Amino acid sequence: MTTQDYHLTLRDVGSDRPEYLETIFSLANGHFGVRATDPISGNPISGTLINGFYETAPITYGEAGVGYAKQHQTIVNLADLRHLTITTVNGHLFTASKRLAADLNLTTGKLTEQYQARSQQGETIQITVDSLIGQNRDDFWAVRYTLSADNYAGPLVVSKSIAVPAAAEAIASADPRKTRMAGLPNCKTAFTAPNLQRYQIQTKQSQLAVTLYLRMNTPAGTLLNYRVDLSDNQPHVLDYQAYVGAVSEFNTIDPVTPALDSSLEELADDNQRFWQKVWRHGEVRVGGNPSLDLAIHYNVFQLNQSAGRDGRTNIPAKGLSGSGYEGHYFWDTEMFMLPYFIYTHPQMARQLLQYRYQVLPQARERARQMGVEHGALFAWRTINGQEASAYYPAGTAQYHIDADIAYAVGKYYDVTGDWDFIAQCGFEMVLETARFWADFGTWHQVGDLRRFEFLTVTGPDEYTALVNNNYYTNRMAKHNLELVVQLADDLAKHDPERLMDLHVTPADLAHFRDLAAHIYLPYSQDYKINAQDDSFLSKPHWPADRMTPDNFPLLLHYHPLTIYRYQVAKQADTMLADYLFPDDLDPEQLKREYTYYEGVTTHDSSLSRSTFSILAARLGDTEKAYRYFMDTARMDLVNLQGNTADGLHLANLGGSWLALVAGFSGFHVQAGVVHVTNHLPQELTALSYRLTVGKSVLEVNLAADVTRVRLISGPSVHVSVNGRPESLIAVTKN
Ligand code: IFM
Repeated sequence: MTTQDYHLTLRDVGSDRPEYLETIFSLANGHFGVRATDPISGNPISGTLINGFYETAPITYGEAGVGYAKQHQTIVNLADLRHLTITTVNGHLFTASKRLAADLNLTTGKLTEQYQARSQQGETIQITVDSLIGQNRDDFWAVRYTLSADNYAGPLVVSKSIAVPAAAEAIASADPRKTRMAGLPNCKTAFTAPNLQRYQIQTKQSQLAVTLYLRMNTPAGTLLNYRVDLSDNQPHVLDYQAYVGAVSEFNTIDPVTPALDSSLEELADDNQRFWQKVWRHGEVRVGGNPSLDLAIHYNVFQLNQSAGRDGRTNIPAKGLSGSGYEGHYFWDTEMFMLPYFIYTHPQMARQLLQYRYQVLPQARERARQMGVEHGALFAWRTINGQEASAYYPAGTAQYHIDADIAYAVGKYYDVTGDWDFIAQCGFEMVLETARFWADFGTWHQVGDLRRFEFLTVTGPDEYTALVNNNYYTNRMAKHNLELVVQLADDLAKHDPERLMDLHVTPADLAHFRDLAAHIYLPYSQDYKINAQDDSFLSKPHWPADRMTPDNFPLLLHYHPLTIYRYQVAKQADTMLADYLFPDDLDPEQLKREYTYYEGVTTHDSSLSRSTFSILAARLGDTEKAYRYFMDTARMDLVNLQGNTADGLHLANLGGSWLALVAGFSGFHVQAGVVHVTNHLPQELTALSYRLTVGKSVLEVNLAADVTRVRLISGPSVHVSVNGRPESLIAVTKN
């Protein structure tokens, strides 16, 4: 594999709407994100988003109930760092601008844009904006504006300050995917030197604080009223750097002014080192379709930009590219994005799981609020660990998040062998979630059978709510209960005291084992498929006359109760369980299930298509797998869901990596053996990628008649290629 430059430009994207482009060209580093807002006209409602910096407000219910989530948590839209105020010496203000070009270099993380700015009097100038967000130094952002004459070639006055967000009107929308408007924070600004501005922000309710600095780095430059003369017809360069401090408790102010004197070039070099490492560990290439190859690079790039890296933050559903879903973290991380990090950046995966460990106390408290005496229930959507879903049927009732987190812990351990994490944090999370299931479930005697069941739950499919025995939930809970027993066995050997500290007895483990063995998994004898839940298959199908495109997504056109009456799924549900547990069913049953559930799934959720792509590949229908994959890989770049302006669909970005790796190459690790199966669709001439299993770096190469796994570094690994037992060999370096 050779390193190659990947660039995303305006030609590669599906819309020229400014808010859409702001999302697509957003820069982030896990700590904060800067949307690519127009530097002249700006955008009053979005600029800078800091991961985990949120405001709270009471949730107002017409009819509240016990245990309902109490507080909204909304990521705060902060000062726009990109804004520049330019006037002619006669006081003519440049108020509008047009984006003529944009180029995002995925190998360096540098964004270069070209604008033509216009004053109200019709004078125009050209502005090139180069910007970078620090990756190794995650508190830095740097920008260079290069001003050139256009129809105006005279003196200009330029001012730049971290602008206090305008009191934008509340976002009143019937679209539940959009953000709410958080209350405006208290802001204090001071110019501590002519080229340095300090900006302190404190939220009023959540009591969080953050300090920003802006510095002009152009020699002898001043932030306010800096004179530039374009009459020499030469380009004029203005350099600035911003510092975005860590989120802290109220009233803590960063005591020292940060050094903000790196040049844009120094930051670019530093960033290049970061991105080289990302690509070295996780390069993925597809042959035969350059725009698809670019799309997958873009997706991986944005995944890396969005993930919190400090163990205190996670990945918002929209990353840091937009404030949709209020900056909340969902199961999206564990089930769709974490696999990429586990296999390519295990340290980052650990930090993401660490975040969940950090909010375990809130999860314990939530279980009690939900009337469950033991264990922990993680919030369906949250920033601070408390439940923030105001609509419990599609929120808190998605209890499966507990088993999703446990599954992710198990996967992380399987792939990395990081025992230290399991002993310190991972086991406790799996234990507390298992304890939750044990208390939450109900025994049901049916003839001679004793079934352990989970009632009144919502599975991944949000168009079907509050049902009994959702197959996915039950299957995942079973895994959770089996996993705790397996990990406890390991802990008993390595660290028995930890088991005692956590009050785990042999009787508890026997109980978990018994429950797991008796969990009921609904199956339809009529259709010979796993049933999504006890009632799904007996409901009427969604009416044919409501199938026209203007009825979708259903959630924007129908009351939830209307949708719940029908057999219609928003996203992969039972299918997701089938993907995760391939040994549960034979190919014939999988085929029947696929055909059935595909027929009732709208894919109104962006989390759906990647699973259908993976399973189509497993079934050998590579043409269908490719079609689903195309929608997945290019979802935001073609604005498929129509709402990329609110932010990227991060789970889908992770899903596109999964569709390539787990789908087209059937990659999975089972009992220490790496399995690869070639399901490459004929539209692609090649697929290659790198990932790490344990301490071994592997490279997988596929073409129509090639399936090869190479060991790049680290100890030997057992592999199975295309299911041939003879290929179960130790791979050696070549
Ligand atoms: O977590 C998802 C859910 O599965 C579907 N609705 C959107 C959420 C956030 O992406």
